Amino acid sequence: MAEPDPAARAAELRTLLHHHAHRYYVLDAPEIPDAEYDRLLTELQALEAAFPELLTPDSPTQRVVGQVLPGFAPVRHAVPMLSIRTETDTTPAGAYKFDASVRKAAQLTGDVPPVAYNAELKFDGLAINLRYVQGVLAQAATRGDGETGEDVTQNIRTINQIPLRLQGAAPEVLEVRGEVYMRRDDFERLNERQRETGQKTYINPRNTAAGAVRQLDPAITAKRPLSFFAYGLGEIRGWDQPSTHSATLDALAKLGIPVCADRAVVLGADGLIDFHAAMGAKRDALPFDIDGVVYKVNDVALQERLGFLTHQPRWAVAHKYPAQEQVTRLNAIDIQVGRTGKLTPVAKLEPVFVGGTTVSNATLHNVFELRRKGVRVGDTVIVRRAGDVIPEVVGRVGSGARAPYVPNFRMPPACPVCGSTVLRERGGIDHRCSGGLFCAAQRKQALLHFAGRRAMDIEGLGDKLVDQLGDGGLIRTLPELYTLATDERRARLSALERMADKSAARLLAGLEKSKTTTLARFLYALGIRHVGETTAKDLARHFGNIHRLMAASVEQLLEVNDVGPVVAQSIRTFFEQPHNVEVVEQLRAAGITWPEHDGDAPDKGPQPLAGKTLVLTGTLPTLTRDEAKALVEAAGGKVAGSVSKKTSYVVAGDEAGSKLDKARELGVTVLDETGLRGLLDGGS
Ligand code: D41
Repeated sequence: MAEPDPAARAAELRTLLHHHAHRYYVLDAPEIPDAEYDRLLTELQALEAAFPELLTPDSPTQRVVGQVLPGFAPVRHAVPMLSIRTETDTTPAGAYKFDASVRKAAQLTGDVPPVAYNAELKFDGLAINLRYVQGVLAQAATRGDGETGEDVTQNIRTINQIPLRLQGAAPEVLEVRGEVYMRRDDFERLNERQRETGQKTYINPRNTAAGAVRQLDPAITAKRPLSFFAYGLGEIRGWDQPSTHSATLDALAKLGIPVCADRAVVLGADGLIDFHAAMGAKRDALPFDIDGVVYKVNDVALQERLGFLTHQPRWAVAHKYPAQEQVTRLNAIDIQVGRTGKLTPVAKLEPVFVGGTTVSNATLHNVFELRRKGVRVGDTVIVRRAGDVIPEVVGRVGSGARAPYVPNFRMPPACPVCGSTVLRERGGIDHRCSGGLFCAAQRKQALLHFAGRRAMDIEGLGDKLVDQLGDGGLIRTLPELYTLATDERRARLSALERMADKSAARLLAGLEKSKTTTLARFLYALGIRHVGETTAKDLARHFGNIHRLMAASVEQLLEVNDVGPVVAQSIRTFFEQPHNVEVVEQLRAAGITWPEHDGDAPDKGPQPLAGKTLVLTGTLPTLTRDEAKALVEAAGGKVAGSVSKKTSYVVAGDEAGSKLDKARELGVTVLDETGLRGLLDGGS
């Protein structure tokens, strides 16, 4: 192929960049990942450097990013908000380079001790300046071009984590700089809600947070769950800044400002590298996205000695991690069948390295979302993988050329696994296979669910074994699991080539042990739609034995605590299927037992928490989550997963997150572990 004409390529890049900048900054609807935009911009900058005659006044490279939008009043920053140099070399070399440049600039050569750095996380959100005057939040502004930002005070005031008044002594002026971001769980919940109501889903927490802060209507911002972490200072008057950055962050935390606990003072390049590696390993487990770590010279006096380049301090650098979004080709769309029969369109991708692993499958959620995103086989798409969230296709790249006609994706009328009819509830979003346990896909998932820790807790029955048992034709129904122990099957089980004798023995022991269980676990294990652990416990408590439950009418089911029409109908439908009744009988015949009673109000001991709903969040000093839950339930209370007006108490431990904020927002009583123990002992 001939070298492309530089002038033509520059013009093309300018057009592309203008288009994407508008999508990003004005419409809040980017079509390409940020990294892709940066690549295009870098390419144009390189072209303009090589051929200065190609530089035009309207080139996107000449624009200061983050222009003030009409609608927000401009705010001139008292102290400019600098940017931070980014080290894109994600290997340890990036840290060595930074340390070497600091030592050189400070003339620390030869036999001097290593430099002390504060290493912190690089939150992926929107930079904000909070101005506190006499301890009161007076103004909040975006960074803008660093000199002038936008006044977003009203919006920032809706963020519960940001104190409207500082705790303790109030300095005359204290500007706190930090990042507004959205937690991953909050983002997932928001998107789940959008999906359920058939609305447009958001691309990633960062864009959603940035978009929310720049909403012209604060009421909309208030509905978005935003969080904040401080990382620096702006103007200060009448406040003695501590002599190190780490102590400054501690001091901000004491004033009631959220500061992230994942930070450390480390020595020299080796310390930086260790921190980079440790946080890289922890990245997926963090409740929020980070795109790197930040190293800062800890000593403020040394920072001042090092000073600034034009817009960036010489004493700080951002050291990146692999991007969590990438572009790749959509090769095909498969259908996956889940435990409840839900059909999920799954993107088969050209393998791509994203968020630290190679991804070749990603969820497209459902057919409506797929259509809204307009993705088709052959498109170049954006994949996102963050934390332990399943990788997903968030959209397609560009609006440009594509095959003139590609038939739209359709859900198949028959289950691709078992051939049963595929149904969709009227007005519903999900397509489902109607095959139930006749469907091999649902069977495998059902087996895994049945064996799960919170269900029958069968040790030794994991993913691989279920696949082997299923594919080997050894197991077709749940009860057949237990006949594995009979002589003939036992022989076949050991004969399974890939299965070592040891794992066969472990499975058989696990099966035996699982036979003594509780009615609640058994009900949950059956995998009845809408019957989660809590409902299973309510049902077990209410009916006491399985026969009364199986015979219960919808009306009788509705008498159970928290069982509504959808759940009641689902239970009724389940037990109306003769094969489900048969499964229950066969499992009992296989020897599964549990204590039974005659329904509600058996001797349960004192029930000080009867009728109360509690939410647990964070880590308690002595109780695990499961232990706390068991104690609450034994006292007649319920444990819910999210805070609402109906919540009686929130029990908060260390690192409690958005649930605690929500409790405060709704005025729900918050207790610590001691408070919980008081309640359990009958106090109120
Ligand atoms: O977490 C971050 N995104 C972060 C951003 C951080 N942890 N530290 C930062 N430090 C600075 C300096 C060194 C200039 C005080 C920053 C940023 N700046 C920054 N973020 C966006 C523009 C500048």
